[in-house]
Amino acid sequence: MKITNARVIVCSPGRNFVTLKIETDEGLTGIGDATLNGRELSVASYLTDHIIPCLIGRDAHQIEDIWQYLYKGAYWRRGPVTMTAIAAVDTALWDLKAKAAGLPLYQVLGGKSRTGVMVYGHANGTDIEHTVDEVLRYADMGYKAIRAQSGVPGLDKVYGVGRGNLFYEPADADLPSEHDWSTEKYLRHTPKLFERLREKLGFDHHLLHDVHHRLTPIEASRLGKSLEEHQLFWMEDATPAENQESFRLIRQHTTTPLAVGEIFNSIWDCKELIENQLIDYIRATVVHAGGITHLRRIADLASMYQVRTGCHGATDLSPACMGAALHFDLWVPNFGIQEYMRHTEETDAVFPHAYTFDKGMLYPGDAPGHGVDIDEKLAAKYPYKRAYLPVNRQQHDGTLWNW
Ligand code: EZ4
Ligand code: CO
Repeated sequence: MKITNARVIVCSPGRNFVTLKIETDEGLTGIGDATLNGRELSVASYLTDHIIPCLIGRDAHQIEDIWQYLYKGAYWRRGPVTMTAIAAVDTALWDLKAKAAGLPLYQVLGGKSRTGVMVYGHANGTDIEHTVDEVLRYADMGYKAIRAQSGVPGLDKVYGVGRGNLFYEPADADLPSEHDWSTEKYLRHTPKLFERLREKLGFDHHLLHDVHHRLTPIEASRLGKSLEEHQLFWMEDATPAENQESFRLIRQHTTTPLAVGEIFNSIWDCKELIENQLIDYIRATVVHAGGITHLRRIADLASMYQVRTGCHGATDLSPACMGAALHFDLWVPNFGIQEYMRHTEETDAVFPHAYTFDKGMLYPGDAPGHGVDIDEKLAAKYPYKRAYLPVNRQQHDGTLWNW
């Protein structure tokens, strides 16, 4: 099965997505997500200008060799742009291999390890009572696991708090918008949110929370400790993870489970975190961590240390990533949970997909491949629109902080 052509499709049905489509001499096509929020066109160029010319004529079945060729062959290794571009190729090739076999992707990976994929949804509100209502609404919709984020009194804009229902889009402006931050205000507020949530919801649902890189290790330790009685499924991105050693301090102080890794792009970003058992869940995902080929390597390393997967699944990852991730999740032995933010109707229409939601679980479906396609005619109606993620500043003096 020779690769005859490959194309990059950039579209914006509600938000920007970059998609790679690979065509073969057997008439089969495969697609892969290449979306890197706020830096979309860099990946599009990396693919069009530097990768696609090297793909033409290659055997689409040689997934491992093509992965190594693109990784080692670039000389410049790793980094989000490179690894997202490689992921797009890898995802499209796995899609093709499974289609050529006439099997859903999970079968090619090794078959089902479970009946379905437990997901967590995003509930958020402007204050505690609003957030409680939203969490209860998610529980009514059948979710078994719910992430709760709330506005903080005295802060103008806070991560995770959206406008409207079921939809939170952080890339909210043509140039980066500015959020304000106060660690003290956030730390005073957050334990109260979870106290109230457990009061109203009980303990039959999993609750999760995303700190979104905003605390120092000792502050994160304090938060983790104060949340212990509320039994969170995890505390996510408690502190920035460039220095993997930072998590040791948090680990020494709290039994609240820790998750990190949505911005990781290779196994090297999580090697020490995993080998030293400093985390419980690794959040690396198909599109930003080198595709299924590389994510499988990360998951295998993690399994040796009882670290489970919890793949990133925000709306800036396209349905093509979600489809691939769900096949991966159904197979991977050390699965933990999958994040799931619903896409808009426009996005769902551009990416017809086989996966379905039922009672808090997602099912990838049994269509050959990863089960997600792109309607190119419809995609062409939504041209790229520049959009950035916000920046965050300390409220008291304007110091640029982690968003
Ligand atoms: O802010 O995907 O857990 N989910 C998240 C996301 C990220 C966005 C950034 O592009 O943290 O909402
Ligand atoms: Co997150």
